Amino acid sequence: DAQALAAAFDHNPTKAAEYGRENALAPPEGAHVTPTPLAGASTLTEGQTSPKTGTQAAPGTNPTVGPLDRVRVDSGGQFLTTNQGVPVAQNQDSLKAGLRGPALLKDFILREKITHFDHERIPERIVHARGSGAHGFFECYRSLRDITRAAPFQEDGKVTPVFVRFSTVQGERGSKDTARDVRGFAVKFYTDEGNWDLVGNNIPVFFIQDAMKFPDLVHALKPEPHHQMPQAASAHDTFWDFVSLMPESTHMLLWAMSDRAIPRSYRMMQGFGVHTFRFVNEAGESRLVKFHWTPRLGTHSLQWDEAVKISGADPDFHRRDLWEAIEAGEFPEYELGVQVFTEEQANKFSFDVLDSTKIVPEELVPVEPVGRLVLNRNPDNFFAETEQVAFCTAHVIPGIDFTNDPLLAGRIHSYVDTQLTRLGGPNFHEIPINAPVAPVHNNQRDGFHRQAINRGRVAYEPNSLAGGCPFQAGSAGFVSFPEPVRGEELRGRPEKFAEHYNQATLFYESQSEAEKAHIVGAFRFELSKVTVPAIRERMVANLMNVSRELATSVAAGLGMGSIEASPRALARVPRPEVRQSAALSLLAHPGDGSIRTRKIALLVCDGVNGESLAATQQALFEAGAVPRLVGPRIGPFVTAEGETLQADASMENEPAPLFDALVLPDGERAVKMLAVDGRAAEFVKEQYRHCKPILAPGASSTLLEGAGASKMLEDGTRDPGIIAGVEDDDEAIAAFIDAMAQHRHWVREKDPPLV
Ligand code: HDE
Repeated sequence: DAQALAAAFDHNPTKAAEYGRENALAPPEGAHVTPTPLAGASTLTEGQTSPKTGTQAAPGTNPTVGPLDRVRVDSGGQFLTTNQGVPVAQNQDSLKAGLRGPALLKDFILREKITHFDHERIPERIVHARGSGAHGFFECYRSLRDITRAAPFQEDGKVTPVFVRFSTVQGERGSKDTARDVRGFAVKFYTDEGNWDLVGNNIPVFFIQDAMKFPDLVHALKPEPHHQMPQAASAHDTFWDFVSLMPESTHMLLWAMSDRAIPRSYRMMQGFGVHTFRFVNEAGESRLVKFHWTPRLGTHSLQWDEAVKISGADPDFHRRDLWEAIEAGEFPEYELGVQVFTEEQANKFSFDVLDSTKIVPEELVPVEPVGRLVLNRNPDNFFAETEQVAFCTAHVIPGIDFTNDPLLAGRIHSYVDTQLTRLGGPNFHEIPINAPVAPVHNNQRDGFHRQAINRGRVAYEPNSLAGGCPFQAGSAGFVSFPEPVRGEELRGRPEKFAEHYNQATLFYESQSEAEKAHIVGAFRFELSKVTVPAIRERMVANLMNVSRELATSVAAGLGMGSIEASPRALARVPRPEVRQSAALSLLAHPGDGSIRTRKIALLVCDGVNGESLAATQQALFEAGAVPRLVGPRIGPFVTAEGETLQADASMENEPAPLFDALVLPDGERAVKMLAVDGRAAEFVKEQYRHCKPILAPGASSTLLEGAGASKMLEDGTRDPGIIAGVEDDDEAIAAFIDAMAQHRHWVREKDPPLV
């Protein structure tokens, strides 16, 4: 045991290990203790339950529920008290000397209440201020022991609890969800060997290559400092001024101007670790790795006009969507994939894997699926969990290590540092949502808001008074990968970092026609908000190096003449290995083909054909979708058959952009009434314009015509997203569900729009 071991090394049992390379890598026997699990402290594996939770993760339950229970508060059936637990007799009036007399200073109840209120706010995150979180678990498909000793990957089917936070980057805490922006995808794994945070984004590359430029980037992106506008938008001078002067941003800009930046849902976007990380196995061998999350529901996006309108109709669109799906038991699920490769392979690539503005194309290294992430529980309290969760790229565990990506290096510093201000001191790791499931033992002490009550008089190492405890874990602990390092101190970048356009071109050329058109539209919109012509011109000149077609289309949309390509940093451009990569298009990830959780508006009013409505509603329910009856107002309506039905939404309180698809009502009288309601025409128009499926049974096709929504495409073929004039109800509904499974029907889209 520890005491006996300490006695055997009566001075300093760990000291010897500090000398010599060999000892540093593998401390000699006896210089460390292999931790023997305490009674009941088993690891969280498929066969074993967590000591903290006593439960196994399974959909619908959550392994982090247990440890947090000690701090959960439920006030049902309780007296109101002060923070000192004193019951409060009356909570309406302050204490006064006479009913019209002065309030008394000794009113400790009022003072405590107001003082606490005065300090309720903490600083928001400098970036990623707006976010939404959820609990869940990660399940490893099979053991990856041969390539990493990271705890979550040790056994087939191993389950690790997680907390995930999705976010936008540029807006403030109360800003809209559907801004054109990168989305954060941060995962905290509460592993047996400590917390591992994979703090990623929904875009696999970044704007800059070196952490030195991050404050500049963020200052340029955020609302301009003199008047604090615009909120949650990159469409302004300072952002485009900066990125147009930083050609390394170009690849990321292509992604940010694509539909990736306006996802339909957090549940329908990918996530990426961005940097190249390391896997390290038990034998100390390392391979390089890139992390990918891919949603089970497929990758789907909004249309820009739709995103703009949603931000007015429901600024909480993504937050609500995530919350409601989890409450409904429709647990969001993502598959984790890894690209694993060696340094030797990486050295041959035409780009540098330490450059975060580059991807590793899947054609060079395929993505292997290794596990799934399931989000199965909403937080109980937004502030305590989602706001106080502190992610950090420095939170790695044995088996995961860094590479020399210079962007990553800055992040390893930044995330802990920022919490010191945001969460008010060095003990934020003790806040329940941040506390690891693995036990914490060290000699760090005190500081603001310390929770742990460390026992004994020893808070130093080496010691003999505590038997040398806590011991170094030696090779059982985190051992940094001993990458040989040699070089001169200098400020600079490797040669390959200077190639800025090849992968931007690869991205553009890998998009579908509709996606390309959206990229052109986004550049046009953003640059049209730039007031300084020289900035616009510089940006288009950079785009000339990506694609002439893209650049000239953007220029045309801005009323600009021809532009020369900007000079390249490299005289000889390396030949890219891959010129097209299917995986880069959103269409590559259609999901499981179901319409689960899609929101569908069923327009209703008096005189609606109840039978057809009920059949449609039933079929949509059965397909797992969310049909809502939307009326001219909420409340009861009488069907053509004389039955009463209840509309739970109105065209005013839930306008068209909030729905994925539309069902128009059959029934002569209903159609007549809606035909003279401008809101119904607008509803149809917007659904049509946003390329959504529309089911128009029986008489309702006149509503389509009234809104200028044609069943036919310009080339004379039928619009596959409009189901109208189909006699057989079942056939029509089946066709509608099919059309919805394809999400949006971009073939309908025209620029400028037809309606
Ligand atoms: Fe972050 N980033 N970042 N970032 N980042 C923060 O940490 C930073 C970068 C990302 O839901 C901050 O706790 C630097 C890349 C996410 O709480 C801060 C650099 C990627 C989140 C910070 C980067 C990210 C953050 C602000 C360049 C994708 C939200 C509050 C060197 C791989 C996490 C906080 C959450 C948050 C610094 C670049 C993702 C200031 C210095 C690249 C998802 O520490």
